[in-house]
Amino acid sequence: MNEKKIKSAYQLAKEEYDSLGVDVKQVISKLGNISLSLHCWQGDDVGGFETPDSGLSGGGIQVTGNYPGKAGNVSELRSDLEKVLSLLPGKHRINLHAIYGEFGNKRVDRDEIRPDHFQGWIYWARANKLKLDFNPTLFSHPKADTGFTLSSKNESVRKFWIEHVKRCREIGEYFGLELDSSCVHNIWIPDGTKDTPVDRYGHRSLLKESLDEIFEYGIPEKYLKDSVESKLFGIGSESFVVGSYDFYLAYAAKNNKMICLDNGHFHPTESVGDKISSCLQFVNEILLHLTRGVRWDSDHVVTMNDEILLIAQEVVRSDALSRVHIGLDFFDASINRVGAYVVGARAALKSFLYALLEPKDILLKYEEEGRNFERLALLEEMKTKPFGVVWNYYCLKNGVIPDEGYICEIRKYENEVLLKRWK
Ligand code: RNT
Ligand code: ZN
Repeated sequence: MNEKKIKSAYQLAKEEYDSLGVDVKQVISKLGNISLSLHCWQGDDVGGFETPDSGLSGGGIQVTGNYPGKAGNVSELRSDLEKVLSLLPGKHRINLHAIYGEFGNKRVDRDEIRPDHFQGWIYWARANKLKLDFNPTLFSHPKADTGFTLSSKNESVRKFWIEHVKRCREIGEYFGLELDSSCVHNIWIPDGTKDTPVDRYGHRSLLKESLDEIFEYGIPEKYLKDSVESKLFGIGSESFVVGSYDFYLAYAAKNNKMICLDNGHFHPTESVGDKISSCLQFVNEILLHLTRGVRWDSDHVVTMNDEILLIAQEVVRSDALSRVHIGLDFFDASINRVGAYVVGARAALKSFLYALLEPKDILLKYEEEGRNFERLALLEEMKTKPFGVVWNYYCLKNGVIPDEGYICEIRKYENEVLLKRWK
């Protein structure tokens, strides 16, 4: 749709929402304040740059597909991320894993990484007006091969990983300081077993001990915010996951940490949307890992499905946008990776726009008066309101290609850049 058409359609859409008491201008300004934390690992299939041939291994997560064009080094990844960001309205953040440092040609082990290995990312972030988030990497490493890291009964292995996470928090603190924005530092560990263990208690108590030691070093919240991410099962940890939801929710609530809710990490009929208003009664802030679970996989590209919509609605309905950090977490190597990012990130933003356009006052009134048919009917009618027109207008306002126009743009990037990488 061209600019003129979008603008005139927008006027009509605005009137329609106005008549339901929705202030579209205010919605657009609220949407503009939402920053997604864009995970760097979709760009190279969670490989990282520790060695020229490093790749994802172990850790209970898996990337499938071999679509050409994957980023093979840090500058390719940055160029891909710049392309992605040029197709997203709004200002966003980049979420790095520890294996994405610039280590030169040396082998720098996980317990040796330092802030200067990430200095290049800080320069790049500054040049692109971006903020950075961070994650320790406790997988794709020989010391994670037994399936235990922070909860390992091998004391030297456990100490190794504690040292790694401590260093990662210092790197995150440095990001926060240098970029003037608190870095979200999220701990996810792959620990667990394929078959039924007999000592769940022992491993969970070791994990608690490790976390306590890691968090002993206090970092001001203006530089770093810690979160812990739970999981239900992974490949090779089908029967037991040390860092379960109960474990981490209790840990976060008790120790004033954030809980990270990855919507691929729960039973299929559980809904993360429903958890938000509970967690927020007991933890100050939440980190989301938006994803799409499909059967055994928890990491498909985000789409605007009911699950993501409910999450967005619950954040907005709880008036908690300032308490919820919105990270993305998916990796698909079977399609154009830049395209995967853009589809997933735009779907997440659209879901928040949809939620913001809800006629909250009328719905709440219906609900409190027990007029539940009216509530159901209006919620249903909202699905066919011209929300896509508001989205297009928002893109236009941000100088970003509206609707499906970005498909051609990504195809062009594929031909001009990505396919030339294929050796
Ligand atoms: C794995 C977790 C975790 C990872 C990243 C790469 O199941 O979701 O967040 O995806 O750390
Ligand atoms: Zn996750």
